[in-house]
Amino acid sequence: NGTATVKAGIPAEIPAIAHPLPEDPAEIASNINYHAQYSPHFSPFKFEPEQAYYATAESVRDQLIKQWNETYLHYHKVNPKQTYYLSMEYLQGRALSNAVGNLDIQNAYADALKQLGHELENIVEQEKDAALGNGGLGRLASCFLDSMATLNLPAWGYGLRYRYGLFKQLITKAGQEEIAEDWLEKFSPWEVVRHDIVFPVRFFGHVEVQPNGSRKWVSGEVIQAVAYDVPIPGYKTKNTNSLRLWDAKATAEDFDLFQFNDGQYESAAHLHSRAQQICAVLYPGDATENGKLLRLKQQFFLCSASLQDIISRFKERNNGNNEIQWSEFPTKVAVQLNDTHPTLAIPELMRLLMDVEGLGWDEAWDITSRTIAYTNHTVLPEALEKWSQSVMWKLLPRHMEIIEEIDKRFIAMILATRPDLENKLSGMSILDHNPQKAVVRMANLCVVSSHTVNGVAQLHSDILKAELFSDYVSIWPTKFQNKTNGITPRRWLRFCNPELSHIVTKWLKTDQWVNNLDLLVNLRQFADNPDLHAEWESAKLASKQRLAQYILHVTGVSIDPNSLFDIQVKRIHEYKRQLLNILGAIYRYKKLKEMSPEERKNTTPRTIMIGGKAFATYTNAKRIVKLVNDVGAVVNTDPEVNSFLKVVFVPNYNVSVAEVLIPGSELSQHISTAGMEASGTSNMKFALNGCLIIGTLDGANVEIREEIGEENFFLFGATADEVPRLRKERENGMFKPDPRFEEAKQFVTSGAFGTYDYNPLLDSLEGNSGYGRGDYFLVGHDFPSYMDAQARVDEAYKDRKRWIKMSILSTAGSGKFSSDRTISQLLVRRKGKAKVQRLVPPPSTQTQ
Ligand code: B1H
Repeated sequence: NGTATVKAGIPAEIPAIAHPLPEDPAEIASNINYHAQYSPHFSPFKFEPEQAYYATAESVRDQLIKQWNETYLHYHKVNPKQTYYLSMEYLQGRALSNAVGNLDIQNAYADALKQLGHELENIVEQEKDAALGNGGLGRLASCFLDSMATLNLPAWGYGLRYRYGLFKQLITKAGQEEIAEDWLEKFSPWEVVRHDIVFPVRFFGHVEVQPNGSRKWVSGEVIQAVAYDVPIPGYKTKNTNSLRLWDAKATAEDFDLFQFNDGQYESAAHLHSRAQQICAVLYPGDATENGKLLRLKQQFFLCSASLQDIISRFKERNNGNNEIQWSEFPTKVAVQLNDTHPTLAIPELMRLLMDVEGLGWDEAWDITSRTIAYTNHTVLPEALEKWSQSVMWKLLPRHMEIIEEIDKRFIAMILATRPDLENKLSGMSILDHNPQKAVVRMANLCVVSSHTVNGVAQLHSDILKAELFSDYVSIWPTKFQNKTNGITPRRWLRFCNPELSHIVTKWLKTDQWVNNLDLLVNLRQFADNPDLHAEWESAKLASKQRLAQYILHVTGVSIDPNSLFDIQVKRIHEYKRQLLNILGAIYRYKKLKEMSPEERKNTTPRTIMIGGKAFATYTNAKRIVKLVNDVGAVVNTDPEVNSFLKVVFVPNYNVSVAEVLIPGSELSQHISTAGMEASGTSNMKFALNGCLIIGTLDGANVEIREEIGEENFFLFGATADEVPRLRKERENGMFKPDPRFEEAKQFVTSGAFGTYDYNPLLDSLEGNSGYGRGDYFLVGHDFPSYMDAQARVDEAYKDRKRWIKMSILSTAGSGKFSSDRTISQLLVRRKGKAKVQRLVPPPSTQTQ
């Protein structure tokens, strides 16, 4: 009956599904046809790739919905502890290829589409990426959803249904231009609107004291949050979780028919247009006060709707004798905050428990702090959120009362129990009490209110303990933990690189590595095997050819699959140092020009690809994009050297572009200033696909190098503990630049790459100290060791045997970086905390 327990505390498997997944291509083809004819989206009789995509997606969705509903019912009966991941960002990428892969119905669907005159490969490319995020933080959330579903954990994601996700990047003569990306232009076949799941979310208004002394937040503006659910299938399991995205709307009562009939059309629908603003775009510009307010509204909208939903589900599942046992809440609910963006979940949970459910402060606080956990993703000062207290009082008056009270109690606790910390209190308190500043420090609120705080790589977690949160560590020594990031092996190897996956499965004699990535270590014994080498090299070549075709298609530049493919793709940011990469390329170009034709023949031909989006208002990042494009325009058309060097800017980098780039890569650059990249996750994806890394000792690079062996990693640059001293030296004028660095910069100023004024960009590498100036990111310091490491790369690439062995060992050493591991450390093995109950054993043990 689905509720019998197998082992104490571990509920039984999801009941057998009445409708098994279809295997017969003819039956599938007729189902696809059915959707093409009966779904009212397009004119009938059209069956171009676009219509074929939507019909196929709807057919796959039918399969998912059966599993999805059964999963929900099962959790509902068994009532396990459920995890909720709150995130302002998800970078889901394409869903169709992932769904047929996870359901293991890829071949059947490919055959069915063949019968209908289409290739699955082409059809999946019709889908627009769901890009409801910026970069690593959003993609991590999506990898976690895949792992949670695959590990059969009852776990949902909550986010916002942005109308326009991350902008589409166009490269023109002026550099980057942004245009709105309309991922919902037609519709998304992957979302199901739940008209019955609607919660009111209030903004502004004021607090009233009730006759019984309790407080109530009233008036202001109330917007409705409507649930849109996206199914999250696990790999080869029936378990199908949800990503619940909230959309904002106003009601018919909010529409002033009288005003409308009076010709006042805009004011008649005032609240409707206010509602539309909330989910209009991901990260509205926050340079203006209006922009800041809108962003805060978005954050609160996510938190309030999600917590109302979580509480209503808890009540529904736990009212056995019509009395809610609130103390049970933390044993049934875990809320994980993806950075500080959803911090308002803390005061909102307190408010709902006290003002709506009638609990007292102590009980509400106990529940809240046992429920909430916080992941920090950055130590960059500009990304540590601080909200103006006056804006918060205006938008969320009741929450500010609660935050003030939390702050007051925290300060009192310190004064009573830790007088030695009194002089640290000005930095530790939640409210900045300096009237000049008057902000709420969201990270401090998270640290004080969460049961666990984690960093995303060992080095980052160590820095959190030693620096950012050092003052708290002595109060709560076990609160601070490390959970090194991971990536899903399904999307990032099994599906995006079928050639290499096939080889791995063949040599390991099992495909169990797909959900037990540690098995990859068994490839090490074959690292010198010439047969494996031959297969490995031909798989890599096939991926490089596919990549070369893609580059030709999107840029018009033809690149040579026999050259070394060197890739850096990530958000453009000064700390990530794309500038170091391009200055290195410029120096390489200059030296090639100076060489004789004979000398050139001894060099290693390279194709340097750089891709990524710059935040629309980040001027220096946009200058870097322009420089890469300008360098490419010169180098790629220079007949003397362009068979030895190409420089390509890959436009509009996103998840599906990554799926083509990463398998075709041989070298990838992860070259941030040490201590600044919290983890990085593309480093893991590249290594998993047999790509070698040139990098600094930063973020997860440190652990990747440990796992794959230092001899297989091209290391350079200052270490995190040297950085403060080096910055001081730079300030004190004690820095002597390497002549190669000067030569590269002068080549740019000489006008070799056109007339654009690069001085403001190059100036950031000189001059006085200060964040973002005075070469704060130490490009000049690291340049010589970077160039030396690049020379080692060139040498290593000439020795094919050695290179392929290093490539095999990169894949073999990547087992640790599965997000399945991160998720089980984060949710299952959490020491001393109520364990999350699995619904069925993890897939790897299931089949053994
Ligand atoms: C990461 C962010 C981030 N850390 C503010 N912090 C944002 C901060 O628009 N905003 O306001 C958006 C994103 N993103 C990244 O998280 C880290 O830089 C990576 O090193 C890390 O791998 C990733 C996942 O943990």
